[in-house]
Amino acid sequence: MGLKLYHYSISGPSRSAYMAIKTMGIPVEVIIIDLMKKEQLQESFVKINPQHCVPTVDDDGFVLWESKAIACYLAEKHGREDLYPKEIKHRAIVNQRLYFDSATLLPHIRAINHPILFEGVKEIRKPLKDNLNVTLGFLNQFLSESKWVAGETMTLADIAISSSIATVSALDWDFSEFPNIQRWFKQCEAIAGFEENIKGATLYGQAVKKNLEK
Ligand SMILES: N[C@@H](CCC(=O)N[C@@H](CS)C(=O)NCC(=O)O)C(=O)O
Repeated sequence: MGLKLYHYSISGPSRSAYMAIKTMGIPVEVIIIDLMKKEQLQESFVKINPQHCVPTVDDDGFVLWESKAIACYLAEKHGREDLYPKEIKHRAIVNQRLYFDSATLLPHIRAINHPILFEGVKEIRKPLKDNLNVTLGFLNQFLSESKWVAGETMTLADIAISSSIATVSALDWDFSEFPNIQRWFKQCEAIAGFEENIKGATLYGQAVKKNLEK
């Protein structure tokens, strides 16, 4: 029994759940769901998660998916107020950054990568590149005000956003206009499981880059 994580390191959200679990030091059985082989559609997995996505956790029979919901649940369960503050305004800022990742940053990253991975597109289109750079500009601005994305200490928001930035970085993105992101991303190397984050993002980046016109 204990905690099981259904995981695939190419997935940014899955990497972020993995890092959250490692940061909290929770013993975990990691079960790889190979999305390239469509293992998420196996009957046994769909039974656990009808939405068939990673990350998914099974915590002694309690099944949960959505990377941020997983991280928040585990932080609450394990009393990790440092990662998910109880003070309501601090928590609100952490939540705002988590939603920023889900609703703004990740969709702009996906808008670039999905057509290249799945629709035969062979370039990073300029409007999509510009959109992502505008979003990175917002993140750079948040980071001009604090050491970490939601204050002076590391929280779940840093873990989530560092998985998205690892994906962007693996596309050899030009971060020269975003010095605060560069400084912060270097700090993120201290996050437990960050090596797995970089490994998975690199595989993702390679898959995208091999489809680009040389
Ligand atoms: N918002 C979700 C995203 C989960 C998601 O889209 N996972 C993708 C990989 S990045 C997946 O498992 N796709 C396979 C499928 O939906 O069949 C989260 O943060 O966990």
